[in-house]
Parts: sequence; structure tokens; C-alpha cells
Amino acid sequence: MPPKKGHDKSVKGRGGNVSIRQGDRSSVVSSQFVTSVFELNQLPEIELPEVAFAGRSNVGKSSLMNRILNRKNLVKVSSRPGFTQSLNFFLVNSLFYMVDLPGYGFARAPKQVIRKWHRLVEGYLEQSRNLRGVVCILDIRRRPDPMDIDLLNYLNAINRRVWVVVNKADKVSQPKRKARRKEIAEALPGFVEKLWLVSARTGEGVPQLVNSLMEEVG
Ligand SMILES: Nc1nc2c(ncn2[C@@H]2O[C@H](COP(=O)(O)OP(=O)(O)OP(=O)(O)O)[C@@H](O)[C@H]2O)c(=O)[nH]1
Ligand SMILES: [Mg+2]
Repeated sequence: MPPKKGHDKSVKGRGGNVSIRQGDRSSVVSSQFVTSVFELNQLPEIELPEVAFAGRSNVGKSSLMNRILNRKNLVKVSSRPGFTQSLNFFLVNSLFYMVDLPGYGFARAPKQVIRKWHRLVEGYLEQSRNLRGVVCILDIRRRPDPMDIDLLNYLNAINRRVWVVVNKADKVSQPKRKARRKEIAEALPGFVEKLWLVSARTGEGVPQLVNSLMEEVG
């Protein structure tokens, strides 16, 4: 039977052929790890759009990416917080890249690691020609701290689109969520118009976020 939408095409990825449906722009049908970047001069020559994922260490960046990609552990979820020190590129639907950024705010990170983080991440965020926006992730149980606010102000100053995502919604009971959301919204800079409430664990709220990302890169 012929496929309903678009047509099937195979691409060679790590781990063999990946079946993708060309033209499907509303859901993730294929994903593959492409490269890790430790230095700015290693950034790949990319002609497709990119969306980056940023946030405090341990906030659930990698988990949320896995949930979006419908993969269990394509993006490594670290048992050691602050362990991700590279930019990790994942190709989605052969249409765009999702980029996992190293987390900030890990208290025990040595000074030179923090300096390197700034050089690498800021260099990437400022220089990437195809970056369509940054998913900034917060934890529903914590008030945004000065580092979260600095990141949002910085992205605004360099004219990057942001999706402010409040993760780990499953950790707070339904009746308490509204109050948590209000408290977080009040702590954010005035230009943040919308909060996306999600849970990487249960998948709640993720389809709405995916639709918005796909609209931006489609
Ligand atoms: N309950 C719950 N736990 C979550 C959720 N998202 C992530 N976690 C847990 O939070 C921990 C950190 O998740 P990661 O995805 O590794 O976080 P990260 O932001 O990528 O961390 P770094 O790579 O160190 O910056 C893991 O134990 C996850 O299982 C969620 O939505 N709900
Ligand atoms: Mg991670």
C-alpha cells in the first residue's frame, strides 16, 4: 500500500538505514546522532535549520530531547550532573538539527570549565547562521535563578528566538502547578510571553512544543 503522505526514502545513518517520510512536518519520524563539538573550529558546515536546547545542569535537556525524538537514550542522560561538555548535534527527519548544549550552573565545575563553556556556547549562539531559536529549560520546582535570567537576556540581546520550557511538571501535583507557573512567570524578563509546561518523563505538553518547533524550522 502506498504511504499516505509524502514518500518513503532511506538515508544512511549511524546504525543503518533510517526510514523517513519526506514531507511529514508535524511529527518526528527519524533521528540520528551526527557529531559532538568541543571547540568552535569543529562546528559542522550545516545548511539546515538548527534549534538548540539550553538550561541548568540536570534540568532535563537531554531527557526532553529524547522524548521529542521518541528515543530512549539517543541523547545521553548523564548520571553525573554537568558531565555534558560538548555541543551534540542530532539530525531530525532530515529536516533540521537539534543541538544539546552543555548545562550551566553546576556548582562544582572548575573555573576553567566554566570559561570554556562560555567561549563555546556563546560563540555558537552568536555565530550559527542557521540557528532558528533556543529552547530554554527550567525546572517547575525552582524559581529561575540569575543564570537563567542572564541567559534569556543574552539571547534577547543577540536577537535569538526563545521557547521557555518548564520541565518536570510531573513532580508537582495538578492543583499546585498554576501557582508554580505564576511564580516562575513573574521572575522572568518582560519579553517572555509564553511558558511551555512539559514533562520529559510522561510526555505531557511535548506535542504542542514539537508543533511549534516544526513550524519554525519547516
Ligand atoms: N521526574 C522527572 N525527572 C526528569 C524529567 N526530565 C529529566 N528528569 C531527570 O532529571 C535528571 C537529569 O536529566 P538530564 O536529561 O540528564 O538533564 P540535563 O539537563 O541534560 O543535564 P546535563 O547534561 O548534566 O546538563 C535525570 O535523572 C532525568 O531522569 C522529568 O520531566 N520528570
Ligand atoms: Mg544533558
